[in-house]
Amino acid sequence: MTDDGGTSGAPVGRRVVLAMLGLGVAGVAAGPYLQRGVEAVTSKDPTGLAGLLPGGGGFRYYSVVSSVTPRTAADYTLTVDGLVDRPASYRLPELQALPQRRIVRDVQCVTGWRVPATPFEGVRLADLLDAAGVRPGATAVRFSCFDGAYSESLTLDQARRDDVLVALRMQDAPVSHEHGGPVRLYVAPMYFYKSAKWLSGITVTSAVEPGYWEHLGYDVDAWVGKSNGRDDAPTV
Ligand SMILES: Nc1nc2c(c(=O)[nH]1)N[C@H]1C(S)=C(S)[C@@H](COP(=O)(O)O)O[C@H]1N2
Ligand SMILES: [Mo]
Repeated sequence: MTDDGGTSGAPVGRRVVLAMLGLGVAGVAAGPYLQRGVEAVTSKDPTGLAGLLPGGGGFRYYSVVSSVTPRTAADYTLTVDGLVDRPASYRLPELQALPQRRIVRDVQCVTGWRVPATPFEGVRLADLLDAAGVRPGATAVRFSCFDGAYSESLTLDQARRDDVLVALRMQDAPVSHEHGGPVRLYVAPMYFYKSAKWLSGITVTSAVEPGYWEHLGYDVDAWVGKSNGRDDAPTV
């Protein structure tokens, strides 16, 4: 009997795995609500089989909306505005032409999953803020997303850290649409919910404005290991 995936002979375990792989593929194609569902399955999955689902090495694909229209280099723009002297907008090649920084840390979602040693690469947010010329009185930065729903924010001090990137690459490849490409935020020292996907706007403001999940109870200062009451600091 060959293991050909036919109607007879395949062990039950294999059929279960194949069924779950099918679910995972559907989840990637159909969007986040299903992936949320997959994550719920994972946490209740005593066999660990759910860990075999496609998801890019342990990542879960999250979105608070059911679908996001992809943007490419042809139609992507990042605006920098608010309390700045020189509002700007960048096309993808312009971002790619700026100095890039690569950071490799663990990714930690506040719901418990962690992906070790994940490379991100992009422009320091600090460089974009310097280029725009932050005005006196500004204390914070708000991020908006072309999914039309998600938002995040950082204090200006947090935003100027060396480990906060406007990321163009993730896992040594361009940030995929599912992971929030072509450009997402990457806030290395904080829970991954701070790393806004599908980044479209950076607005310098006079006060921190709590983001999407923060309205629902997550900490605004989302330091891994210090906030939300759990998790060790990620290994560097
Ligand atoms: N625009 C947007 N950004 C987002 C989210 C989202 O739903 N929408 N989810 C956040 C959360 S809770 C996590 S854990 C990560 C997930 O990133 P991934 O889908 O690349 O794994 O994105 C963060 N950024
Ligand atoms: Mo998350």
